[in-house]
Amino acid sequence: MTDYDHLAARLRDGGHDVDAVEQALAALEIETPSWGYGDSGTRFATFQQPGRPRDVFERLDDAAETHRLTGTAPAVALHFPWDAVDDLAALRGHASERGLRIGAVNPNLFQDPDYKLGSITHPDARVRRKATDHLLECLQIATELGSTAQSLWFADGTNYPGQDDLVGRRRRLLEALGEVYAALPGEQELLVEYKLFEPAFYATDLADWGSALLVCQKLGERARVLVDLGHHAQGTNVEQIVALLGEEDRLGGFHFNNRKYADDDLIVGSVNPFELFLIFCELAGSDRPLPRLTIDQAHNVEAKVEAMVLSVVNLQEAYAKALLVDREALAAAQARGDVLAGHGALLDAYRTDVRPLCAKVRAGLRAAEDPVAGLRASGYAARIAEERGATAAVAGGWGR
Ligand code: LRH
Ligand code: MN
Repeated sequence: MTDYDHLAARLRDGGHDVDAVEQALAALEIETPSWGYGDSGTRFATFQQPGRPRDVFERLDDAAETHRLTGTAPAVALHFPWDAVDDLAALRGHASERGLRIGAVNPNLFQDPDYKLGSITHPDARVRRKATDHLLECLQIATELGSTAQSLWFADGTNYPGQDDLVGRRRRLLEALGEVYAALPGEQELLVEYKLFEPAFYATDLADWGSALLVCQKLGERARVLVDLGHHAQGTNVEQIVALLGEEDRLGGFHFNNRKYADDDLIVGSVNPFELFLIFCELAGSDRPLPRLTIDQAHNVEAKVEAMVLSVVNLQEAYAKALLVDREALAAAQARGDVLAGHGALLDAYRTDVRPLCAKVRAGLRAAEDPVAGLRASGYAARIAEERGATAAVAGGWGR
């Protein structure tokens, strides 16, 4: 009897519909970020890695390798202008030839010098016009790439009290997003990402879930909130925010990563796997379809493709464990106020070694039973290092 046979037998004895769990796992779709394969660093340094992708086409090649090995990473989120090309049809073709589709489009309004004091919230109407025009351009880019989502994050904020009028900035933000929402093509949705701080260190214009939710409710039904796991104050109960936004039907998606201190953008599940499990418990316990599941990470010292592969595996395992929660036992314990029986129902699922189940599902998808081992055995890293040539240590900054 294989590890899988033992596990499946035990789960069936426990009343679990193993086939349903495997079907749900096989249907999981993760979006990996093009920028997660490229150079990234901190303000101190960016260490280029051998085999670094030199353009968006090679970033897609690395994403295809992640999907080949994991079976559940068929989409790639893009960032503009980091991923800008003259021929969008060629880019779309390059992706589909590799079994990929283009995921969310992320407009970049945080690097252009004109946006020092803000983009759509900037005091100067000309700067706001420029920023809004970039957002409108990204609607068109998404249409040409077959993308169905605009994923909006604004670095907009202030560093000192008195630097700008907080209410004035709010009105400017709503005015610009109102124009964008009015132009939103029917097949696209708007994802609004919030972040507590950085690069702004006094007031961020979209600082928390409530601020983002209010904006979405003002815009319309196709505007939902995006939860980046690294964008909260220490101690924030993220799974509770997920539950609340889901209940309001305003949970549009995630940027999965992990943090110990601030927006560390580490591998999802590498610091707090229990939190990730609890987030998936809220998703698996909801009767709504899964929202967009995107990874948003910066692999500053670790091998980038392997980091992405491990991230997808961690997400598969967190979802598998959440699908194994005995919902009847949990509800019964909660109804009778049996605190630790309720907690125990979650611990039972969390403590289940789901690796044999995930391996079997991946094999069924003609992916690797052990993707990380598969990547190392494939020689992919050495091959791209050979093909893509030399690297260098460059000053701070990232994304390309
Ligand atoms: C901001 C953020 C945002 C992206 C960027 C790469 O911290 O999470 O989602 O645009 O990282
Ligand atoms: Mn993010």
